[in-house]
Amino acid sequence: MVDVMAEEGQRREKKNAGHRAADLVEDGAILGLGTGSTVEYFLEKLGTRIHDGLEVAGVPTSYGTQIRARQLGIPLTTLDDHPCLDLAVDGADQVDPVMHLIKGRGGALTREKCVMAAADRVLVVINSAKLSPQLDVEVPVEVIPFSAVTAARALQDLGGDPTLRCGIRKDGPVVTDNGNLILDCDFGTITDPVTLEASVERIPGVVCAGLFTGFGEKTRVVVGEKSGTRLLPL
Ligand code: A5P
Repeated sequence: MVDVMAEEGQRREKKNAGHRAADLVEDGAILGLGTGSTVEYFLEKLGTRIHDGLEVAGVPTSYGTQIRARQLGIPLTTLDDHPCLDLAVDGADQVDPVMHLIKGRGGALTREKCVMAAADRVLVVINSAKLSPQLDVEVPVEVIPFSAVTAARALQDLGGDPTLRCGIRKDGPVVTDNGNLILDCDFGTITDPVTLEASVERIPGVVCAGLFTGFGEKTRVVVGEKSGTRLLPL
């Protein structure tokens, strides 16, 4: 049964995190614009600040974010025009104490990883339940359709249990903004995320693993709470 109170609490935390991140954006910044419901709150507040005079431009990580940013009057650019970004703001599905992330529930993981790699600094916006002592939620893996079956076998060989992601309002598999498929892979508790990310991304046909272990040093996490936010590391 859906716990309405819990859902409302989670929404409030996401809103607090997204709005705080928008408050931290500096005038003139070239931004990476992540994807997801927490980023949606970030975009909303960023749009208000732009309306009030803030000058920024952003590289969207998905068609969804591109459409929403346009609706909100957020100027857009591309990685071709701005290969170095000042700040990427994005959500996550889980965050461990050293800022390793699992990302990709919204299917935008590949562009999200490209944008994070291009950014000087990263702000991850999450609700408090996503902080975890270890990573243990499913890892999305984007694969080219040609290799989906062989990549699934290789993920099993790495100890994973992959499932082809299928649509809710569409029959058949979800197709990403890049024309690929997603295997959601359960690895149980991940003891060595760095090695696992590298091993998954070595599988032929894998485009991107939803494990993000390389950005910890430039990452700060905005944790939304019921009545405010916390910035990590402190
Ligand atoms: C998009 O592909 C994802 O990486 C999201 O950023 C992540 O799933 C967090 O989404 P929510 O903010 O909607 O929970």
